[in-house]
Amino acid sequence: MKDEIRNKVALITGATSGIGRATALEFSKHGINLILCGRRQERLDSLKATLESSTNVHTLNFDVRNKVGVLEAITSLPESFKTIDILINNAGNAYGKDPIQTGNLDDWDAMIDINVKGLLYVSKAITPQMTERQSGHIINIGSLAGKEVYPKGNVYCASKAAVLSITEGMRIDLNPFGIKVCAVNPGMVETEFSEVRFKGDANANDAYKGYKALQSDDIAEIIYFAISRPAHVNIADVLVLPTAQASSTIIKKSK
Ligand code: NDP
Ligand code: 8X3
Repeated sequence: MKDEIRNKVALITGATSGIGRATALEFSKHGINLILCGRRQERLDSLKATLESSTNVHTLNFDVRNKVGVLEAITSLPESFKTIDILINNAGNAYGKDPIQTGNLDDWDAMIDINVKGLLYVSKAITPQMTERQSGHIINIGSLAGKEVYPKGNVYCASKAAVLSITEGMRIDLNPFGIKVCAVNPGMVETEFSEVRFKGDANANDAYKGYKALQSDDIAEIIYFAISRPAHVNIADVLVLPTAQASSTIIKKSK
């Protein structure tokens, strides 16, 4: 298996932080060539510098909301990175945590545009080469929030429920082409997610206090496990929670 994985090309969206960054680090250990995507070029440059001694790295700076920009970025790839074997649709965030009646329209737009439409634009730019080659592996990062709605989660939960439906739709439509499609759905992972959601609020990271949240590495290892199974095995759907978390709203915290 190791030799099959080595030298494959993986494109990871949201590689500048959290789960995407950890996945890039994990993949680099196995010699997977990496296309690292995100909007913060300085972070892409610094991750590239860190990983370059282990594998080949190319960076792409684009906003997943910009459908023309997405297509141009993928089209611009140099020959050695053009054939994408593994797509990790990870870019995404929550914006705000408000009841539906006072929700912020810009937050709603951001979540639908990034988590749902962005994932679709990136997939649309890459899937045709996979169907043509009749091979490929797509991993969409969903969430526990896509399986279970929680108070004030409304639009974020809807965006992740959409990721689940899109994943299932992809698996059906891409079945004739032998393409693997998987959703990895984490519970609470300690990343910059809460800082973004609560817009830099000083208490944003309280979400991870009083228990041991999942770490980005935990998810990256699961993603690597999924992509390193034999050709006949597709890990289709994974729900992974911190041991302290039983559901979106039930978390055992120390006093
Ligand atoms: P982070 O905030 O740490 O990382 C989010 C990543 O998404 C960044 O690299 C960011 O890059 C990228 N991103 C955000 N918006 C855009 C955009 N418009 N265009 C391109 N890239 C974008 O959060 P996580 O690592 O936690 O989140 C990764 C995924 O995991 C998300 O889909 C999230 O919904 C999901 N998830 C997270 C959980 C958690 O508890 N943390 C639990 C379940 C799922 P940049 O800003 O440089 O563009
Ligand atoms: C991120 C986890 O519970 O904040 O998907 O929605 S949660």
